[in-house]
Amino acid sequence: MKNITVLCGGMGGARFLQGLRHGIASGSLPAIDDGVTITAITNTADDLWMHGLKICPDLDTVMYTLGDGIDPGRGWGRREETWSIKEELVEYGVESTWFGLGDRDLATHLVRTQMLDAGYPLSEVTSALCRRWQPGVRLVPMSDDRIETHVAIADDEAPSGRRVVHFQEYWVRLRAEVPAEAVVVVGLDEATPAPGVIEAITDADLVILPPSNPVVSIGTILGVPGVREAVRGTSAPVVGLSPIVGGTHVRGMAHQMLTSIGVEVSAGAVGRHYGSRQGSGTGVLDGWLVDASDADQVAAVREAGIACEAVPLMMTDHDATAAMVAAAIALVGEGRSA
Ligand code: FO1
Repeated sequence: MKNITVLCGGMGGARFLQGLRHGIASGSLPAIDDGVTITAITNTADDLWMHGLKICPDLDTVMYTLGDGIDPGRGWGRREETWSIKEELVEYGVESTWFGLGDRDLATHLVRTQMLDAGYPLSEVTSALCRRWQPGVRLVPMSDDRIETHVAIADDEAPSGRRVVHFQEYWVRLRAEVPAEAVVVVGLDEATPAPGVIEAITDADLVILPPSNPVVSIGTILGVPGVREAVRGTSAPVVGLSPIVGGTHVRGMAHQMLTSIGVEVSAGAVGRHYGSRQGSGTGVLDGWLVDASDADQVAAVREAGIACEAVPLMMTDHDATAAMVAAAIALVGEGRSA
């Protein structure tokens, strides 16, 4: 297996990639060649402009995590961070003070914004930043176009009874504590996949959907025009791992996001939401792993035309994650399907 493509969001995707890389290095994934190319097609719909700077939380979380620059406690932003600029902005009363931009992290946003202003597409900016961080995977944004997830929430002062906030305000300022009445991904339908995205899917020997958010991370990647069709059409097996364990998300806000699109918050329901690649629908999966605690949902997933097994799915350490990868490969087989 020489080319593995992973569609991923931020923290869950980064942790999964760490385990995948560890499994290959430690020899516990013999089906994967040492010289394998891992392409991480990463969600950019969490991105936002703030203080005139382009911030890419999921790309940065993967880049910092795999480049060992991440703050291990928070799971986002830089280790050994300081907050002088944020404190100064608070003194000036400049919004948005609810979003934590550290001094080291701001350097990334300054370099990125400078390069974007010079006309470089986001994919080339990301490659340039990775020359410093050496993440050990090919980090590719899902699109070079501007795409932003916004969330509609109840607001009884608004004439419509609702207002829309940027995803980061919903997640960071509101802590996802109010129901998401609708999720709108601005710019998605007009976007095009970044260079290399379609090829990474069609030329893969294995495509993995890790336990990232199925709505606002993997859902948005699949929503970029052409991507879902490429996943449905690739000769590589496509396997997913449930982000829902025991009826709720492990971290993040998958529970709220799934509820907002009317999908039951269960491992089986998410697998069926992604759908089977068999037949003429829009499904993308050949196989789906659920956690051992959700073994009672395996039969229903199989009935939906998706191979399914129940295995431990908590990424408690890199070996546990590597074992999940081994189970995913065992489930859908190796290399190109007929
Ligand atoms: N998450 C928080 O909970 N609080 C923050 O203040 C915050 C700031 C932040 C800054 C840069 C960045 O790359 C990520 C940041 N995050 C923060 C995490 C971010 O909301 C998540 O990584 C994803 O966007 C959600 O999946």
